[in-house]
Amino acid sequence: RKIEELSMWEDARAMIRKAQAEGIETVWDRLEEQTPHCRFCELGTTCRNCTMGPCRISPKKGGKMQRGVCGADADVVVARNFGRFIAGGAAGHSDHGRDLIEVLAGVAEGECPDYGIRDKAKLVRIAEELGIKSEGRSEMDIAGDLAEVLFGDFGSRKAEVAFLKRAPESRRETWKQLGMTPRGVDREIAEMMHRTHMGCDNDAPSTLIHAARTALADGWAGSMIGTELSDIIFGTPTPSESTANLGVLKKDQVNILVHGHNPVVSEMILAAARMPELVARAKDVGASGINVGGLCCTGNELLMRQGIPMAGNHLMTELSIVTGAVEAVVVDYQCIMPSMVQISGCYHTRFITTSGKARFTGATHFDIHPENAMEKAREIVALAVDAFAERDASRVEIPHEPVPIMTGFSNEAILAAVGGTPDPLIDAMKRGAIRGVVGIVGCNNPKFTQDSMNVGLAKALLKKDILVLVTGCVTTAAGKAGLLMPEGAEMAGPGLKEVCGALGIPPVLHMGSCVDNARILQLCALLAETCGVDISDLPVAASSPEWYSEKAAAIGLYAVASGIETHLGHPPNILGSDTVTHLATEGLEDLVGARFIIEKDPEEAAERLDKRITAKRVGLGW
Ligand code: BF8
Repeated sequence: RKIEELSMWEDARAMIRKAQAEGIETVWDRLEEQTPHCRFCELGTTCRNCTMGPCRISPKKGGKMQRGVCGADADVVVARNFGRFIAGGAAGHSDHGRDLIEVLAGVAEGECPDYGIRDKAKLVRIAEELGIKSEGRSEMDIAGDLAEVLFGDFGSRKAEVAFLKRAPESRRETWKQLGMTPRGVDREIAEMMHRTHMGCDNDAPSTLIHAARTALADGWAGSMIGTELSDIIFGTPTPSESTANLGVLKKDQVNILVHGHNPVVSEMILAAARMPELVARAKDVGASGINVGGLCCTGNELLMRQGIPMAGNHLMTELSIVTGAVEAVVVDYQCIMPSMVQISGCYHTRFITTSGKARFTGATHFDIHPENAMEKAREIVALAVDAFAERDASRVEIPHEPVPIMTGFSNEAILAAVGGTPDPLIDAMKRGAIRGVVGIVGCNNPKFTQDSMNVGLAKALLKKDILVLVTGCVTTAAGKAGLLMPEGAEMAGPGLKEVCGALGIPPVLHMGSCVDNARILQLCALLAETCGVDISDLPVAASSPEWYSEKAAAIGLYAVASGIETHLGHPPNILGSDTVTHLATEGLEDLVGARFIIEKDPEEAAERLDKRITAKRVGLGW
């Protein structure tokens, strides 16, 4: 493919050219080597769950290989594979959430001196919401109790996870009727592994219902806990301004990029980088300071709360190193390409891992625990500073000027912006100034021209007076396209433009990282409750145009199971089963009031989402 087909951005294209000139392999080169992919795997009809196989089910109906050695047909194999895919995604988000409970418990017990409670009001509010008394009690006692209650969400004791009470009664009833009510995060994930062992759940719809339950445990527990506790520990985001694209790297400074997901690590790196003694050390080696930039979701976490600049999203991660201007990439877990170790090795860049759960051969490892976080963060920043002396100026190329972006739209911030209650937002929706709301979330995937779908869909929806919410890797895409600034409202339809102008907000609101999609769930639940309807009655939808990960699939499934129609730019590996494909794209509508739309053209996707929104508006009499 031509470079123009790999990414829509000039900063990416410049770095792809540089990588090619320097003989550095990137994700696009490896995709080409891997193409064409195994057709059976694409269809989801390969099974490696036991050693009587591995098996493949032929797509040719009526011929040979219609069943695996155990007798499983295409429906069973596809459902089992998809179920495990969802379990992987739910595990990723939820284990991240659990890490935050451990920090909160450590803070309460006085064992994590580097962390604290930055949003005390939210601690009390959430504790009260979950039935924990706060009056006359110390913050640490309340925090300890909150941690205990939330640890309970991971086990198997309860009938349902704690935050499920946020969902409208009618939705909870639907889940109950379908056997979809998530009980405990670990329980649903373990049960998914059990069900998909040979000889268990051999009925595709049954496996898919449990996949939805597992995804709901992610959305309404694992991810929601991650979001709420991050706010309590590190502060609830409020609107602020920052910048985005590779131009945020500074020629004369020590550049440290934080990559991964959990703010437990990146917050400490940022705090260490701001310490006077380390800034002085940077000056000693000839730099004018220390610049911390963000990649992917941990970048989003720090962008939302601390306003750090965003260097890029998923497909910019390798390319950021190719600038030759990065002293260290500090990672925790998830979405970190192992190739970054090799690319770092082509420069002076230190690739530093921090989690025992995510070790990379060839990386420098600092085991960060809540108890030693700041001490280790200081050592890491010192290492990065010292690497500056090895930077080869002749190989440095920082493309493009950074663009301004606005961030920090937590639900608390959105409600504050519209006067404290959801009513003004609902009024704007009723009168059609905002015709609907779509959350565009998720990733980059080298199979798409980077960000072309993410940006194309956002722009098409804005024109239809549909407010767009973004998280995860779509954030940087929207930011680079100028959609995260109030001036971006010029690209919106007249109604949305008027609302944005009156409030001074962008037409695309940045709500955080991927676990923060839980904020969107909560907002939908709040709007539904206020209107006295179910989530599936609202003129809202979701989309993950360029998704790639198990986590993104889990998000899509919990959105649909929560009643939010969800568009995907390409299908998961389920097309080998008519039953599973039909259930995902049609049948779920009858069960949960929403379904998946698969569409690769952004304009067409916008049309289809708009159709749903229009129908819901009619249904509500708006
Ligand atoms: O959790 S959007 S590429 S970084 S999976 Fe990964 Fe996708 Fe980016 Fe964050 Ni989410």
